[in-house]
Amino acid sequence: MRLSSILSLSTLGASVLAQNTTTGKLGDAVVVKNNPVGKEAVAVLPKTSFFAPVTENVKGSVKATTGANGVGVDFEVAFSNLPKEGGPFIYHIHVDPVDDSGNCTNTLAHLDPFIRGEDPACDSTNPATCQVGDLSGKYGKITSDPFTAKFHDDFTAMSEGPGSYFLNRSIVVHFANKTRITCANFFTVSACPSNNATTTTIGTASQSTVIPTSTNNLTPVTGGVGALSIKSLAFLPLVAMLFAF
Ligand SMILES: *[C@@H]1O[C@H](CO)[C@@H](O)[C@H](O)[C@H]1NC(C)=O
Ligand SMILES: *[C@@H]1O[C@H](CO)[C@@H](O)[C@H](O)[C@H]1NC(C)=O
Ligand SMILES: *[C@@H]1O[C@H](CO)[C@@H](O)[C@H](O)[C@H]1NC(C)=O
Ligand SMILES: *[C@@H]1O[C@H](CO)[C@@H](O)[C@H](O)[C@H]1NC(C)=O
Ligand SMILES: *[C@@H]1O[C@H](CO)[C@@H](O)[C@H](O)[C@H]1NC(C)=O
Ligand SMILES: [Cu+2]
Repeated sequence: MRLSSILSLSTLGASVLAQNTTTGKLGDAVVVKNNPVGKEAVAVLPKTSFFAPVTENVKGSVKATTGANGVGVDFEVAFSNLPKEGGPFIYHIHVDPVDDSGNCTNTLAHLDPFIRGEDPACDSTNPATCQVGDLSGKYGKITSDPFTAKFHDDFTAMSEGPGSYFLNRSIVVHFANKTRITCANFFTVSACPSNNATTTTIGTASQSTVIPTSTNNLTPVTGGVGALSIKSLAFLPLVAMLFAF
């Protein structure tokens, strides 16, 4: 038995029984069961590519909604305008958010709270043994243009506290060779309690955007409290694109 296994056994007890070499130092990823019901967040790729030779950036978004009964997260991803070469493209949740300079290198590595590491590659038939942030490893690479996918992930957290919380982090899209093409931060889309506020401001000071919160029905924004600005109207087509998968 390897020393690391012995150490794990003594510190983690019975939970270690399912471990093998593809599992993190802290064990398999744990199913998150207490995500706030109705919570939504989205990361929208920026206009400008981080990888300078890509002149017209990849377009797209990753939308996250709390899974049924608060278990895990339902993801909806959409990407288009991908580079003609260098695929299949991969994407992950990275540990740190994108800074104001848009530098994707500074998002650091994949979200990996169980300390698994990138190698060996994720076994998609056993997602608990993969890095939590390795979305394309677990649910498929970007193999078409446009590309859309919907999937459920049990291991991502939508409320602060656990390391698997990702709404303060980022999404990064890479070439197959791992070179980073573009990246974006997640922003919470507040659920609309009653027909109260109709807009939510998302983004940092440098790139804030106002979007309607009643995302399933874009018409009732007229019932707002005067918060609907020209800016939010201009953003409607993008919102429609985001949520009309
Ligand atoms: C690792 O464990 C999983 C089940 O927990 C199993 O499906 C997989 O084959 C194991 N891999 C190795 C290399 O033993
Ligand atoms: C990765 O692939 C892209 C697209 O083929 C290429 O432009 C880039 O130079 C490659 N990066 C490395 C480090 O090989
Ligand atoms: C991004 O940040 C890294 C590390 O901080 C630095 O080496 C690199 O030059 C930066 N890239 C750009 C395009 O600014
Ligand atoms: C994100 O939130 C998690 C959980 O609350 C925390 O452990 C982590 O340090 C935060 N990371 C960043 C980059 O803010
Ligand atoms: C709007 O929401 C705030 C707090 O979320 C609440 O205090 C207020 O009563 C609500 N207004 C209406 C008209 O529902
Ligand atoms: Cu990545």
